[in-house]
Amino acid sequence: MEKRTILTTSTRGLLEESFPYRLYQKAKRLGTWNPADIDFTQDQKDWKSMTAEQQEDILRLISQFQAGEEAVTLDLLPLMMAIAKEGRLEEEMFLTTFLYEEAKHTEFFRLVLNAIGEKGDLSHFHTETYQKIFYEILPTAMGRLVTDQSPEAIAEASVVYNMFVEGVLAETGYFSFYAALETAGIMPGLLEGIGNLKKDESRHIGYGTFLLQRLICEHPHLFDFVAAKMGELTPLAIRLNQEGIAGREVSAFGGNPDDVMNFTLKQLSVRMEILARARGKKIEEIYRYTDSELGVL
Ligand code: MN3
Ligand code: FE
Repeated sequence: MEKRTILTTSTRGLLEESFPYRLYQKAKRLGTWNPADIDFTQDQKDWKSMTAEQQEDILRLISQFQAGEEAVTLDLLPLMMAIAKEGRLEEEMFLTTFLYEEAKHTEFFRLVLNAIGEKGDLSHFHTETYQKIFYEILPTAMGRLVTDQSPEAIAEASVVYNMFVEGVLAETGYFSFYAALETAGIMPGLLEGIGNLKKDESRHIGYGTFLLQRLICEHPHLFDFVAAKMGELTPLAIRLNQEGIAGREVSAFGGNPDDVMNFTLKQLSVRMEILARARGKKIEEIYRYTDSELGVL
């Protein structure tokens, strides 16, 4: 066992101006919404008035989110452990809010399903590509951290979890929810929750971006590694979209499926553009990032 170093009673104290500590403060203010307080009365009525195809499209999205939130809740812990082991106190303090929020997201989608009276097995919505990502790639990358806390392993975990699952797939999912429900003016409870989720996720993705930039700054060779990982994951995001569209030219809500695909492709390139900014930066500059520089809402 290494000798313990206590930070908060040392002259270092807490890095109150650092990005992760500021993110922690923001999470305490904004991450406190309660899924159980959301009123789904109108959603119940709207659900009954939707066509079978519309219900199917929304149910696919909800079931993929529900399982996704459950997966990220279950899989985050090894990252927290790796960060704690390195004594990165401010980052761990933020991560306590991160895990709590994922638990609330898991609760939220189950409340939506309960409200619309959906009690059946929804796993048929978990297509081959979906299963590859959420049943295999994500738990493997996160679980690896239990025994391997190398910078490469942490970078891989963060690429899969923060950049790909949160930064590309979840962001695309919000886009699809808004495109369907906001335009149709239905399911206000579901949309209220999605609005909260989106803000929570912006902090999670912001942290992941900070973490990867910090790692790239400390170990410059990791930039190519991260870019290659994103490249490997890209076809999966495209296939997942195609499976949802299932060859249709219009969605059940009249939207153009190409808009969703274009949104995904844009997210994939935006994530890498932001990470590329770490190259040539000093570590102090990365700790000084403002919320808006890392896309935190
Ligand atoms: Mn979430
Ligand atoms: Fe998240």
